[in-house]
Amino acid sequence: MTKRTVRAACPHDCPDTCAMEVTVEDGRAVKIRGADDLPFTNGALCTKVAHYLERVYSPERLLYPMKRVGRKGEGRFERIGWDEALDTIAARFRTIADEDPRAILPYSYAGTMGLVQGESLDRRFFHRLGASLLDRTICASAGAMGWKATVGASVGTDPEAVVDAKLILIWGGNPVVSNLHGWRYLQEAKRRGARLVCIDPRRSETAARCHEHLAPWPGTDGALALAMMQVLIADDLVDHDYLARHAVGFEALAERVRGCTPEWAAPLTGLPAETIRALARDYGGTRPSLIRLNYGLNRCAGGGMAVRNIACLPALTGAWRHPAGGALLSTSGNFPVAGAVLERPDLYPDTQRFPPRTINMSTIGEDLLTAADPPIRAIYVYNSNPVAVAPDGNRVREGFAREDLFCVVHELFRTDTADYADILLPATSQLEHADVHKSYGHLYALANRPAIAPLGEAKPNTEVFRLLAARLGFSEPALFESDEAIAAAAFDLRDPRAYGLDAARLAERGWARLNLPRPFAPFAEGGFPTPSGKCELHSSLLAAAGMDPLPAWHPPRESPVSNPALAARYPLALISPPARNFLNSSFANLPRFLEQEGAPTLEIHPGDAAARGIADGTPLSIFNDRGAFRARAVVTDRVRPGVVSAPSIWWRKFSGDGQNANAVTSGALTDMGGGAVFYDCLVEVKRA
Ligand SMILES: Nc1nc2c(c(=O)[nH]1)N[C@H]1C(S)=C(S)[C@@H](COP(=O)(O)OP(=O)(O)OC[C@H]3O[C@@H](n4cnc5c(=O)[nH]c(N)nc54)[C@H](O)[C@@H]3O)O[C@H]1N2
Ligand SMILES: Nc1nc2c(c(=O)[nH]1)N[C@H]1C(S)=C(S)[C@@H](COP(=O)(O)OP(=O)(O)OC[C@H]3O[C@@H](n4cnc5c(=O)[nH]c(N)nc54)[C@H](O)[C@@H]3O)O[C@H]1N2
Ligand SMILES: [Mo]
Repeated sequence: MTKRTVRAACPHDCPDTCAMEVTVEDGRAVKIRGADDLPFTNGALCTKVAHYLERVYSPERLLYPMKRVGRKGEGRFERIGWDEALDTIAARFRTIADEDPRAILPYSYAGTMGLVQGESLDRRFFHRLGASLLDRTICASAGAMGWKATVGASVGTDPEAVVDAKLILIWGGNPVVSNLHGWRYLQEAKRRGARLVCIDPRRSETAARCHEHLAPWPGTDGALALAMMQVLIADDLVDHDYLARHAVGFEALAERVRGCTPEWAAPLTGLPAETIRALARDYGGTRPSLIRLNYGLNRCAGGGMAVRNIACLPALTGAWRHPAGGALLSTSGNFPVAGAVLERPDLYPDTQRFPPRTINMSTIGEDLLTAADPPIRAIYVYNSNPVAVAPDGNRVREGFAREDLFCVVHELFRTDTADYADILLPATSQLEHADVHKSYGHLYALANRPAIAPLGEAKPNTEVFRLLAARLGFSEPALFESDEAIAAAAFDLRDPRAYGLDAARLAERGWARLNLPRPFAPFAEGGFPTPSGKCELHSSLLAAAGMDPLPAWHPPRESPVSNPALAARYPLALISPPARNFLNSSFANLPRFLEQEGAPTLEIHPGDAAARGIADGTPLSIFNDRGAFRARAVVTDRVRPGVVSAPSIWWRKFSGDGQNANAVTSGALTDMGGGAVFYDCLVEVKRA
């Protein structure tokens, strides 16, 4: 018997990016555990990935290429060989590309976060083909832009340094569920005496463990932050020295927020003015103070500006001075990823004849149905499950149901999207391919070594693009590079932060911390990566884009305050945050996790339930003009009156009615970054 241990990295879309150890016996993975030596992972995996081998060896894994034999969406397929699959795709792509390659659209998101399997050869191949470009907006683009406009890049407080904070605002995130390893450090701060305040319309698993919970109406965080600024300035709780040296636009900001009193924000947010004032004074009077934001608050029409407003707060109080203070949305901007080397946008062939065309992934239903010049004739889906996860789901399904659309899906499982494929290709899991990872929740880079051979005839994303490139007669060497070569070039090793990230060292040890000081207080002495080098309370980026350069109030599109006529018909605000046992729609097809989640549920406040004759367990229909889905009522004061919450993301085919929360979510976009507005969604609820 041969037995060995392989270093791996968790590929999933989660801030924690864990280091893993896989035990392999006679070519079969028999055990997986969190690595002890990477401090952030600390020997533990989450409830999902601890059972990763059930995913890898699931009897539901796709093991062979298949072609569709039933109607679109029916999910009837017949096994074919790789040659037939690749020849079919290449022939269709060639025919379409001869007329206009932009009629071909790649569609991917974060099924794997690996730089090799997620954003390298795929991009090179579609660039070379001249396909439409995809704007990957579905998760974080609004918040990322609001943050960038203020702070300059996705850089913030070192998540390991937070243990010394004395006040922590957990804002729009539920780390107990979606950032478990980060939560360990927040808990340690609590043990050392920090006060934790959670700002979330729902009393989440995290809110329940904090000292205080504030439940604003969804999409109103921007107003709350403006009112906090008003109090900080009116009460002179600002750090004038820090502002003078390291910020621009303080005078204009002070003028802008003069009228944004807690009394102004109270009816917008649904929070008492005194609560807002007390929060601001507490924040202005405690050092060090930390704000841990997450993307939950950027999924509303004003999501970009909300993040921007919050990002101004630590500059006002000078909280950035201390390593444990400041704010953190994402750490990803610390990693010197060699984007142009990985993606090779220069391979795009003919910008004269076919000026690049960009499609926003958050409007994919509308795009498939109405895009012109040219219409989308082929879509290639990998690392994503749009038929379950994209907003305005009925339009999405209608788009994928087009009989004239040539659809390729590369997947590990027969997802809701796979059911619409003409050609369905089997993908490898993380244990079967090589990769290299950055993180958006800590400061370590990780390597992933293949632990086992591909199951069945499964192939990694990269391998399929190499094979397709050859069939299309492309000859650029960049289209045929090995995974190991791509991994070795993933980070820009000339950047001082990349010291220690060379591929050999990474592979040997499995991980390396970025070459950043410890303690790491990124903006203690200013040095913001903005055009001015300062924290931009007045944003040059937004000014250049013709947008309001100052913090402002961008209300939700769908709320009783902003749209009373709509609210008269659909009075309840629906949010659909991550279910604990699912990872977006990943894991949501495997027996263990389906059993733990039970069935689709809708949390509703006792008052709202009583008014509709709803009891615990009542089967419900949740509906608006866009569609309807069913769920069982959970009557609970975890949600505030007027708000309902549907833990997500269920596969349509396992939800009981062929629908999920995205049947009702809106295809509108955020104020910045073209993001999706999943949590900006009015509905009504009745007994089914
Ligand atoms: N178990 C698990 N972990 C995950 C995921 C998963 O699906 N399951 N998803 C991963 C992904 S893709 C991401 S992007 C990350 C981060 O994912 P996030 O979307 O940040 O998810 P959460 O951290 O769960 O935070 C969402 C929280 O925001 C709250 N919320 C909703 N609307 C508002 C609002 O308007 N204002 C405020 N203040 N709060 C609001 C919700 O009630 C919820 O508790 O998590 C990742 N981790
Ligand atoms: N209603 C509602 N909708 C939401 C959200 C919400 O909170 N509420 N959250 C949104 C957010 S934050 C996000 S990030 C998106 C997530 O959207 P997606 O990134 O689409 O995430 P998943 O649903 O996990 O789908 C990823 C798919 O990739 C596949 N995959 C994994 N590894 C590989 C690989 O190596 N190769 C190939 N070819 N495939 C692979 C997996 O099997 C899985 O089916 O959903 C969004 N949708
Ligand atoms: Mo996400």
